[in-house]
Amino acid sequence: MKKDPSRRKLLSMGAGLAALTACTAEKQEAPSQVGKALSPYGERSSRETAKRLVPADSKTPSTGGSRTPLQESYGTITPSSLHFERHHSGVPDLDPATHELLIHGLVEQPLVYSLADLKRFPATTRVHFVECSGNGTSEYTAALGPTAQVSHGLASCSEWTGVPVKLLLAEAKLKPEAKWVIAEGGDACKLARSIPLAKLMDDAMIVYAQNGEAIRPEQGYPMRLLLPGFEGNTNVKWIRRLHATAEPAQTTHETAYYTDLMPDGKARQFSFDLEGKSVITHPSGGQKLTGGAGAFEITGLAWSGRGKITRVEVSSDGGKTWKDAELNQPIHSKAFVRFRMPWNWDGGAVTLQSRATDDSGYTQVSQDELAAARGRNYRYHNNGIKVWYIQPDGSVTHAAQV
Ligand SMILES: Nc1nc2c(c(=O)[nH]1)N[C@H]1C(S)=C(S)[C@@H](COP(=O)(O)O)O[C@H]1N2
Ligand SMILES: [Mo]
Repeated sequence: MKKDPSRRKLLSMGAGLAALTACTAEKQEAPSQVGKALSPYGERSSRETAKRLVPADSKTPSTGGSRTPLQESYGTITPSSLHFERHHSGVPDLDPATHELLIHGLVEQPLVYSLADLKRFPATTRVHFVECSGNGTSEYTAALGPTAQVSHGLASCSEWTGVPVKLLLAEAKLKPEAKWVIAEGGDACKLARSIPLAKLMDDAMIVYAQNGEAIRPEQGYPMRLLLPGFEGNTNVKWIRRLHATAEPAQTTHETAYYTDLMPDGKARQFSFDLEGKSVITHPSGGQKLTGGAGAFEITGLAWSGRGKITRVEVSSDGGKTWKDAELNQPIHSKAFVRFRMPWNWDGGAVTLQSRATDDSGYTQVSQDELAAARGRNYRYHNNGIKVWYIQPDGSVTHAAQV
C-alpha cells in the first residue's frame, strides 16, 4: 500500500480530537444557577479579548488610526466595534435630526437632504471593504509589521446600506460642465476630496447603516460617502456637502497627503484604486503553532478595489511553488474574501506567503518587485506579498531569523 504520511497524521489527529471531546464531556457539568437576565443590547463574552490596536503614546489621539485585529477574525465581516478607525480631527457628535447633506455647484437644482429624506429613497445593501491607503506603510521599511493587525489592520469589511449617489445627483440635475464632485465632511477638519463624476455615477453610495444597524459614529454617523474600492480617505465620513465642479479642488488631502512620490521626484495624484491584496491571518506574526508537527489550517483574507478575487495561492517554500487555496463563497466584488488551505507542518522552519489575483487579471507581486517598479519613496498603497516565518518552536514572526 502507498504510504501517505499527511493523511496518516490527519487521521491520528482526528482520533486525538475524539478522545479530547470524550474527556471534556465527562468533566463538564451543567451550571446549577440560572444565568444572566435578558438584555436590550448585547455584548460579547467577557472572556473574549480581540480589540483594536490604538497607538499607546499618541499626543494627538484625535488624529490617528486604530487597527482591526485581522488575525483574530472569522469569516469576512468585521464587527462594527472592531472596524478600524482613521480620523483627522476626532469623531464629531452629530445629531441625525439636524444633520444635512447639501448638493450644489454645477447643478440645476441645489438640494438639501436630511437623514429622513435619504431613507425615502430605494435603499441598496452591499458588502464592501474600506482600506486606508496607508495600510501596509510598515512594509516599505525594514521594520515590517510584526502582526497582521499592524501590517494590514487599516482595512475592514462591513455590510453597508444606503442610497446610490447617482439617484441624488439625478434629482439635482447636473450641468454638462460638471466633471468632479468635491465631497466634504462635517468634522472639525472638514476633510474634503475631489471625486471624478464617473465614480459617483457608478457604485458610490451615501450609507447610513452598517452591519444591520445605524452606522457607528467612528464610521461617519449619521452618514458617509462610500466609494467601493477607492482609497479610504475618499470615503468621506460625516458627509455634509457634495459640490459639483468642472475641476478638482486640489484640497490638502489630495496635494500635501495621499499622493505617491515617484522615483523621478514627481508625485502621482488621484491614485484612487486599491489593488489586489492578501494576508495570511493564521498562522501569522505573534501567533504560535502548538502541539508540534502535523495538521493545521492556513487561512487568510484577500480583497481588491478593482473587482472580485478570483484566486489566492499559497507558498510554503519561499515562493518556489504555489498551491491554490479554497475561496469561501459567496465572493463579493470589492470585499474581503476568506481563503483556506489544509497544511501539514513538518515541524521545521518554514516561510508562508499568499498572493491574490483579481478579475482584472492582476496578481500581487513581492515587496522587492513593488519597490523596483515604484522606487523607495512611496508611502501609500503597499499591496506587496506578506511573508511569515514559522520557527521550529512554532512561533511565527515577520522577519527571517538569522
Ligand atoms: N470627514 C472625514 N472623513 C474621513 C476621514 C476623516 O478624518 N474625516 N478619514 C478618512 C480616512 S484617511 C480613512 S482611511 C477612512 C477611514 O474610515 P473608517 O474610520 O470608517 O475606517 O475615512 C476617511 N474619511
Ligand atoms: Mo486613510
